[in-house]
Amino acid sequence: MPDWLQISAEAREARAVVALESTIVTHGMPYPENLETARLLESEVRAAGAVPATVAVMGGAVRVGLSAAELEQLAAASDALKLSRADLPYAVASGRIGATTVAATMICANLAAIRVFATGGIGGVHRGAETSFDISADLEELARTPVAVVSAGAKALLDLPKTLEVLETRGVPVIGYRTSEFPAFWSRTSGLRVPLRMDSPEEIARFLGLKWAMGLSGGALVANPAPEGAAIPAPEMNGFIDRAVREAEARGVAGKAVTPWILSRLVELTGGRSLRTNIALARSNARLAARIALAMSAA
Ligand code: PSU
Ligand code: MN
Repeated sequence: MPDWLQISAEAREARAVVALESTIVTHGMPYPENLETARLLESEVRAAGAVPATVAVMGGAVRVGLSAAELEQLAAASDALKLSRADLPYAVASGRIGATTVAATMICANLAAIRVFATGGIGGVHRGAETSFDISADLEELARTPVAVVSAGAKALLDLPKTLEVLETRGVPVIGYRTSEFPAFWSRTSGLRVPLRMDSPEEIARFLGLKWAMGLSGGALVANPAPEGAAIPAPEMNGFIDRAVREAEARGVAGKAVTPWILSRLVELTGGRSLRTNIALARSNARLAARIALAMSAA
């Protein structure tokens, strides 16, 4: 292994491994809920019988699988870089702490031959992208890198119809897990149909095995609706989202700062409810990802 890549011993040895991202920890949630969530995601994966590997850049290396102390250090870091494909090597070279987004986590998972990864929601086409050109590098990565991303869809602060269009154009399979509708992160419904529907982890594992056996490069997006008890109905959530998006625009929040700013504003506007939903859906995604990884290892 090169000295810039460190994979935990258990992740190297296990049959079923689930990668977990770290931007949700450093830029997606406040401290200390972020640390608690990072730990909960790892225990969900373990409880389902797989091994978790949280991905980050620390000490000049891509780290796949962190110790408990490292997870704490990451969650408490106030100066972590938010890394995507463009800047992943910069964090390694500079020795700074870097949190990996969906795009960067996919790249690192692939380096470690991990095929399944769980997050909250992917980035996508931002509202107003026709003028801002703000389209998350997550979409391009899904088209390129052979890792299945288990999510609650794309974050509903985005333009979801355009996000689905880009995924279709780039040949990324979008799979609704036990739903025919594309979930909207905090809400189970979006009014948009999901292109593919599958109802078991085994079905998803078989689909992925076939896709890659056929030489179809790139990843897949599994969209798992937020748990019933924790989801916020779309009509209720949309008002908060519209307001937060407008405020971000008025303040000139741009680039990498947009998603973290809106997420934290939504926690304020919903009195903490959106954070509880985010934690619940991420846990549910970690569980499903573990079941898919196990089904893939059994095939
Ligand atoms: N899921 C969450 N919270 C988050 C993210 C995902 O529940 O904060 C992060 C992911 O790392 C994703 C990123 O890649 O938000 C999207 O950022 P952008 O829109 O700047 O590409
Ligand atoms: Mn962006």
